[in-house]
Amino acid sequence: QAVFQSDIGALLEQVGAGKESLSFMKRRIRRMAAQWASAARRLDDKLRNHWREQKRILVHVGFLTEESGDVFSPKVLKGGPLGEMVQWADILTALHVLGHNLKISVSLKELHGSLGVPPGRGSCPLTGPLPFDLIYTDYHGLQQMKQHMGLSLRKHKCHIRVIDTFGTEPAYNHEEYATRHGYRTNWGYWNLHGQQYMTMFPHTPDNSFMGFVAEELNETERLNIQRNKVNNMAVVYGKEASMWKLQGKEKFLAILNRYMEIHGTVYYEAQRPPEVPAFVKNHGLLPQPELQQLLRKAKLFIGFGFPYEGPAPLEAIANGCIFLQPKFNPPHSSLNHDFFRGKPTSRKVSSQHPYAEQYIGRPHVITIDFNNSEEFDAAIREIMRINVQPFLPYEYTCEGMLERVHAYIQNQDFCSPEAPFPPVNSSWLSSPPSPFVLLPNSSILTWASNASSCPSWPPLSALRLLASLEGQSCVTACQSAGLICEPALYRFINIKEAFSALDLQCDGVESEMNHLFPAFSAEHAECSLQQDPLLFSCAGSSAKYQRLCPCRDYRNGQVALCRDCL
Ligand code: U2F
Repeated sequence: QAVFQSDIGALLEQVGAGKESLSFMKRRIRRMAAQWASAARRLDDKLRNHWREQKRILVHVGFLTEESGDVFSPKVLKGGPLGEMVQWADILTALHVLGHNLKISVSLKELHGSLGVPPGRGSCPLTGPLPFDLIYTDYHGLQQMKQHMGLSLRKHKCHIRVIDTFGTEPAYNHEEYATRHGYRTNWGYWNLHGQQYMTMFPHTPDNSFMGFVAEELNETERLNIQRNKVNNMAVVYGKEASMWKLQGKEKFLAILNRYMEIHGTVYYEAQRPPEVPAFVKNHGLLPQPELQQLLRKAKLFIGFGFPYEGPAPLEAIANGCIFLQPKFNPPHSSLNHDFFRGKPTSRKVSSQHPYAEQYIGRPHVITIDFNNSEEFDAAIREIMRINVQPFLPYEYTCEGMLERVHAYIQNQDFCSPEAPFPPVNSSWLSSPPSPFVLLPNSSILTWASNASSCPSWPPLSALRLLASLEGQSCVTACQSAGLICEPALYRFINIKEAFSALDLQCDGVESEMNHLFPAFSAEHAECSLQQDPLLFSCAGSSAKYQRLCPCRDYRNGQVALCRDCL
């Protein structure tokens, strides 16, 4: 059984040393240890009677290995990306605190040692059983494991979880489909289950949302923040000079400067100050706790459009700042923007930080068109006028992350073969009823209770069936009903009865590989089922189809988990 552990000594020892990235992670783990410990106590109380199996877990951080080029470590103190390090530090801490048996690897040598693959023998199949129940890695690590385990990787891949910042959609993950239909990229095509990819924000329900944490405030800190907020102090988001060179920024910086004192944390070298305007008070890149102090004083945290989807806006909002960010019209995506080009997703990024925009929103987050000077001016004046409280969504607290990771570890299973369809209850054989029933006062169909004994996580009782509008994805269709699309429940609705339950009359029924299926084409009165479960996808839409969508409810502040998922 897994027992919560709050002592982080053993974890710190395992993380190792010798790289700035590892030192950054260790500083973070140390600083946050007390928060994790009290979160563990709260979760322990909440789960009181739950048996938690202790898992043997390997964490192989591929992007930090020398063999992958490790471009991140040398930039830790120079304004390079830190978001990934924040997330890995938090994943390691969560797994450790949950009481699992952890092994950490940041080099090929350690990977080989852990897997029992002799080094220097090229591709070498792992003959015995896998010595781990779970392996957390990233795309680099996956490639390294393939090179060194060869074909045996296929046998073990259901144990793998890929930490994938921006997400991978099923159409890109399915090798044959991606190759045939133009979804092939440098990253995708591993034929994993979509939920084996774990993202930094809940970008798409096709993947699992792993996340990270931001620091929580106690009552005294909250009071102090309230007392010490400086109404006309703004901090600019962006620790690298290039982030300040985005087009048009002079115009809105000039407006901002009219009202507020502007601070920055841009890295610079002693001999060469950064190219930020003279009126900016630049503190240089700050250690995380000092950035936190700066954010506690500031009223506004303002993004210029890059970096996309990082942790800093959540930290700012948690410290009582308002986050002002540009709306992207048209949205940025792998189809129109260099940064996303080649990433295995066609997700449309509607602003610098869509999570902040959609899940948090006003008054903490204001998303506007920065090209509209009047709107920008009005937003600054509004920000100086209003008072906001520090806010941190539950899913980004230590307790929220522990709860989510616990639920995944104990319930997600990509190794057991799944029954493609739910077992047919013998009483249905004479006159098969629709497995769906209409809830009173609702147009949403739910699964009839006599089938709810079917093993599934999330449980089948959470399933709500919807048909999307033509041209609408299941992500959006479920969202507009106040629900979330749940790919794990697709297998239950990939049946003819689902169409009739929704009053969609099929002249013909076909079964095909298409990431939009199951779907209905009104033009041909044709019902199409999904042939390959790997292609079940919440993302994707076409004007030709009304898609069938398995939606579910979710816990307040914890979108990854349905109400009965714990
Ligand atoms: C994101 O990476 P970034 O590292 O650019 O994300 P940020 O939001 O800037 O913040 C990462 C951390 O850097 C810390 C801050 C955040 O936790 O506390 N920090 C700091 O320690 N000192 C400072 O002066 C300023 C910030 C994203 F996370 C990555 O996944 C993406 O690859 C990248 C590009 O979109 O953006």
